[in-house]
Amino acid sequence: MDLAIVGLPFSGKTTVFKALMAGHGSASAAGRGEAIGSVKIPDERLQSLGVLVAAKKITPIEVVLHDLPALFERGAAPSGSAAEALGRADALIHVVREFERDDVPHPTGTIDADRDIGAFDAEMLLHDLGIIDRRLDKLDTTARTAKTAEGEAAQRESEMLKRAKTHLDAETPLRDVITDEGDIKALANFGLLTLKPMLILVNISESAVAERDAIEAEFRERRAKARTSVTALCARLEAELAELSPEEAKEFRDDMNAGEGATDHVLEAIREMLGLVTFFTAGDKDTRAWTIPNGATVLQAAGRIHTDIERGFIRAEVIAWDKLLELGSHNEARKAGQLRQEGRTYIVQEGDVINVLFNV
Ligand SMILES: Nc1nc2c(ncn2[C@@H]2O[C@H](COP(=O)(O)OP(=O)(O)O)[C@@H](O)[C@H]2O)c(=O)[nH]1
Ligand SMILES: [Mg+2]
Repeated sequence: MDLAIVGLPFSGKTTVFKALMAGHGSASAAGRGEAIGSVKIPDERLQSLGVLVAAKKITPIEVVLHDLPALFERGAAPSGSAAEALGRADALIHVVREFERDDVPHPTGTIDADRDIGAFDAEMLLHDLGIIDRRLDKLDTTARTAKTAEGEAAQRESEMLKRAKTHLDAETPLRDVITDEGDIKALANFGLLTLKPMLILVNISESAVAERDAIEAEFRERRAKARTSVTALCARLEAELAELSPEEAKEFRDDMNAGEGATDHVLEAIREMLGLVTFFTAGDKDTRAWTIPNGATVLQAAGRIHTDIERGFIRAEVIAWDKLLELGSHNEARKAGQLRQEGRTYIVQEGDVINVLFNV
């Protein structure tokens, strides 16, 4: 999973990157103002399962974050590795400035998060329109000059793109209107930014951390949609506290009424935004969290673990993670008749612990 951190200059993108990376990940510079880092998504369910089976190793889900240089400056299209990372990203984290700070000038002079979200959304819309127009031009030529089959395919693609263009012309981001999995797949390779799921991250002031939940709720009410999530964080505070010892950090948090787990909360929001289902394998060598698309079968889950396991699939033993914790072990669960035997078409549920029996 690749996520690109985007937003206006000085909204706090790099600070968010640092805050999320602290304690959870490792970063590397990718040059030209771009940084890449991989972050482990904390998951208490996974930790408890690891303890239960005395796992030697616990492997959480990881996502890759891209901190990109300023985009769309003076209307310029993204280029080079930033453009590539942006096009490939599975989702966007849109950082928006809500923090007050005199020594960091706002590009437009005042703090207005809603205006900024709109402004950056408009840039992304224009970017997508550019992609679609260029592609339509090409398809037009193909449709006129190619053989029938190819011409018909070009015609179909062209109709799909024209539908997308209608939405963009009406200033509607594609993520809000294109929700059919098939349509999303068909458009996936064009690198359309407004089609990607987006997490709006409201970057709040140090002085507002005590009201974090309320600010988040307020933005969520106005901004959250099916594929747009919302969260709030004081990025600078979190980035700075992450450099202190846990004791010192706790003292600061108490003083500021800051509460704990703000970055974990953002990482949770990322997981939600991706719309993925998490399942677990509880091995004593490695207890691990995995993700699959919502609605995927246990056979697909087996394929996530290993293609051999998918190929040799016999059946799967499945139990909900909390049921397993309650019963204490797979053996106890089996005795209690709670370890379900599922065939290949079973739809994996959030939090399932899965043991695939296979034969290769
Ligand atoms: N007070 C305050 N300053 C912040 C916060 N987040 C970022 N900044 C400051 O804003 C400036 C721009 O942040 P940066 O992360 O470099 O923004 P970018 O251009 O979006 O990458 C830096 O001086 C940060 O220290 C915040 O939550 N509170
Ligand atoms: Mg930056």
